[in-house]
Amino acid sequence: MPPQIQIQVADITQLHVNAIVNAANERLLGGGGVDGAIHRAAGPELLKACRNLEQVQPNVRCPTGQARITRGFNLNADWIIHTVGPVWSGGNNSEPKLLADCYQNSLALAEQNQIQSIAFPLISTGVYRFPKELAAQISMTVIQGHLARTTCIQSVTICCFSEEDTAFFPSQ
Ligand code: AR6
Repeated sequence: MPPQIQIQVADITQLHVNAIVNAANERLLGGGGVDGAIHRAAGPELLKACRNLEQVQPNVRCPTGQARITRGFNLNADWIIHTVGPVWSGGNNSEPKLLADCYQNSLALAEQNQIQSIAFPLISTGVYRFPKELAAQISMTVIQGHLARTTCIQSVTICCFSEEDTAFFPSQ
């Protein structure tokens, strides 16, 4: 049996997992929403670590759909995997594919770093306005596909920020 996906209601900054995923923007220097909460909880060393990541274009440290990793600093989590979800603009600009890439690339980076437990927020579903039902389907499909062939990851949590958001996932 592959590992199961846990659906949990929590503030992701408080979770005891090897890695949490951040829904960041391409600059990777913090922002609002879950990104702001993670920077506040991890402390100022996180911003320094992000500044040290290579800019692949001016002001772009992580293009949309890709992922980067830093330490977790003051968090319970050892690692933060920063990914950049697409801004929803109707669905015809590769938004579903780019969101799937976020999950896939974050899981690949987790494997490369021998991470055994990882928690995701609902990437792109806040300020970036991605419809939650479709986002939930994409996240489950990619994570389940990955868990069927994982060598390292033993636990994946989808961290909902409100009870209502759990309705978009199959009940456990
Ligand atoms: N724990 C878990 N989930 C959270 C938390 C938290 N502490 N806080 C918010 N959420 P958003 P995006 C949920 O807007 O849509 C930032 O400014 C929230 O309810 O944080 O990918 C970045 O810098 C929602 O379901 O991220 C980017 O500029 C989900 O996290 C931009 O926002 C994502 O909401 C990224 O937008």
